[in-house]
Amino acid sequence: MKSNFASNPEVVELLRESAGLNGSDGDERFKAIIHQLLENICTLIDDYNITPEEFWHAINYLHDLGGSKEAALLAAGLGLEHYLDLRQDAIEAAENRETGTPRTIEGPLYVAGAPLADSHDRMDDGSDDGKVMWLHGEVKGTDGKPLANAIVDIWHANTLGNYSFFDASQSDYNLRRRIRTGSDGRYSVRSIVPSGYGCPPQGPTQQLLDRLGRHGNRPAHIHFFVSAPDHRHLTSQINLNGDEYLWDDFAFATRDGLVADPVAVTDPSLIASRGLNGPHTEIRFDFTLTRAQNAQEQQRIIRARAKE
Ligand code: MBD
Ligand code: FE
Repeated sequence: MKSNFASNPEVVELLRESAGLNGSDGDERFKAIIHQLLENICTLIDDYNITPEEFWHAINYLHDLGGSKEAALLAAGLGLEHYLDLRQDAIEAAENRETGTPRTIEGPLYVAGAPLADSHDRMDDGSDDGKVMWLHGEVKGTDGKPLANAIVDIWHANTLGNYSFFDASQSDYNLRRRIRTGSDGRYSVRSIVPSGYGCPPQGPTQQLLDRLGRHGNRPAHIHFFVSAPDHRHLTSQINLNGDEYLWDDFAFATRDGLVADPVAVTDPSLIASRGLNGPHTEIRFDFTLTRAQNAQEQQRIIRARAKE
């Protein structure tokens, strides 16, 4: 039964006091946010008649979530990270800003400081016998002209769906590289075709998803930060066509315009021109960056990241 205990005058005063609203110290906006959060929690307790046992279960869940460093994973799985993208898109549309390659979520597995190379590099350390992938494309402005000195920061999983650094069995920066474009705006990498990702089965994120009747899988995908002088930083990913989870991504990252087709290459002269010894998978993906309106837009969003 729904009660309305949270609107009882004693509770109203309690929440004002606990959010610091009765004092003049502290940050006004932060106090207002915490106050509304507390009101929402108290109303939720009323609306669902949440028991003390359930409340402490939830508190313990937060301990587990933080202890296993899965808060960012849960934010992705609950669609909140995608919500930020949808909201940013709407803000830009309302401002009639030019559009380029769509943004999509960063996810929790970026590591700063990957090796930087001009135009081309190999991303895999040779220890994973996955299919060879030749990933390449062009970085352009909205006028279609190539952008020189763009940095394409690429990261992806191995054939087990694991990312180096978070998976201690991989070498440092395996499957993580930054490529700087030349005057042709082009980047290319040799790597291995990644597999999809699944949430740690025993972790708190998957535990919560289980209770929602949801899976915790992502399609095979490749992450990118793309930046260039005077252009807006882009956080995006491509998701690989043909994957069973392509449009059933637990993190809601797949978007129109971000699906890439893996193509089988068998032409001997093309194989030889790439210095490869046999058939491989080619993925081509071009990026269009929009102009930055201020210096801040050229930077990625500030948030805690590994090695930063
Ligand atoms: C990933 O690889 C990922 O990209 C996201 C968004 C969440 C979990 C794992
Ligand atoms: Fe990922």
